[in-house]
Amino acid sequence: MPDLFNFIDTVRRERPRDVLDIHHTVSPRYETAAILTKLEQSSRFPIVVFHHVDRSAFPVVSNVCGTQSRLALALGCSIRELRGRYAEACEQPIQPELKKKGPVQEQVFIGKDVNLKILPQLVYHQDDAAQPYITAAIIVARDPESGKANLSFHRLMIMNENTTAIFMARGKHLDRIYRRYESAGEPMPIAAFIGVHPACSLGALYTGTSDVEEYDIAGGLLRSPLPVVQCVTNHLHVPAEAEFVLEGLVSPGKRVEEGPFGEFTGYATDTASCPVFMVKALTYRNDAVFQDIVSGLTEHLLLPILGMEHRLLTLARAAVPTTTAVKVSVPLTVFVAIKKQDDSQPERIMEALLASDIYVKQVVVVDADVDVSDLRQVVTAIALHTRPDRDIIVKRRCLGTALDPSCESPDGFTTKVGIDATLPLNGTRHISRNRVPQHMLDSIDLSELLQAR
Ligand SMILES: Cc1cc2nc3c(=O)[nH]c(=O)nc-3n(C[C@H](O)[C@H](O)[C@H](O)COP(=O)(O)O)c2cc1C
Ligand SMILES: [Mn+2]
Repeated sequence: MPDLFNFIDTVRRERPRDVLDIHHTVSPRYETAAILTKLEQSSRFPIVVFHHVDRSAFPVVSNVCGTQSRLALALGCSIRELRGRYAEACEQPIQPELKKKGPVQEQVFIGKDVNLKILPQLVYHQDDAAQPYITAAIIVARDPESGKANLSFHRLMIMNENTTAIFMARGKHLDRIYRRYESAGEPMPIAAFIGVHPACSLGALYTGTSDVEEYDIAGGLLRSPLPVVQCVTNHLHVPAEAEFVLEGLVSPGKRVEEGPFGEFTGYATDTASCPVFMVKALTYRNDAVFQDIVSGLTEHLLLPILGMEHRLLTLARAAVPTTTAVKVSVPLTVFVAIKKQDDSQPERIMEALLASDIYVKQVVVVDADVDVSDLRQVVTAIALHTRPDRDIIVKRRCLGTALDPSCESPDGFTTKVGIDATLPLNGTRHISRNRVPQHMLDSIDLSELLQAR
């Protein structure tokens, strides 16, 4: 069954060292975040199960999707095959299967019985708001015009027993859906589910057009329909085997102060006014575990990359069919490698990608012989191939993200940049890279040389 618990069990079985169980009681205020941060600082990325978290009956599991090799294990493929599997899921999406009941509704609390304070009250960074956050919630909502369901992750700041703030980045699908409800004066029904198999998380992070339902991408990634059940207080569907579900409404016209909160950029956002999620029902499994993602650590950067790179590669290939690779390894930055056929191609890619996403602020285009997953090679190409007066385009007043500390307006408008780090096709200088002759390299047996020591 494609649920979180089974996935952790698989990891325990196949990679026992990839799960770290912590049995002593830890504090939800900074201590879970500190343990994950300290592990990461020593280049360790296990799933961490905190069996006892102070003031909550629920265990916390963090870093489930913290390495590419675990994502590959979750999808039953190798790391090299991950991108291909994502592309396959987008080409062959599979609709979810509606079940009559599911474990996520084993425990049901409605109305005044809802109490979000029973959940682990996790606080992460010293400059964050004093209130706890839920970081691994996937929100489902229905577009009132198209009727399509949308999934996306949104941080929830717990305000009291039955209210959270919800941060919805401008221009993304949930924000657009909310604006439609709000302009009609209607509340937006949503459900937030927490604790799912990695395929469901990766599917939720599909970043394409809104006519595609992310549930179908999750099914494509699983290669089988995701079982869903109907919420107990509205018509939305949630994964039958999620750990927790919060059902409720996002009120029109209502805002609260939210943040600061340390984000994936590695910086805290400012306090901003955010819509309010009124929770009408809380359901969970018997023996539920609470999934957590420590904001800003590797897991947070890794999770959205497959979906983003798939979309960006598709767009780059539409602009320049000889695009060979796309890499997002640094926040807000995309590296693209092309087999250039004419010198106008890099700019065509920059225009297409800079306009495509609020999280694309810099696009660097390199020649196909530069390895875009090697930061040093890319930065070297910028240093040695780019003539800044000729090869850089600057685009003002683009919709970016207010999570970018250089962005001065709270609406997220910023300046974006494209850097052409390809060599000119008919340059006047002869440029060649250092290469020791291959036949000489081939003739050398290193093991023999080293043995002779
Ligand atoms: C752990 C995590 C937390 C996220 N938190 C938020 C958030 O608080 N607000 C937001 O707008 N996007 C957040 N995102 C990004 C969106 O989920 C992502 O952009 C999504 O693909 C948007 O979906 P859409 O294409 O349907 O609009 C988060 C992503 C991850 C992986
Ligand atoms: Mn969407």
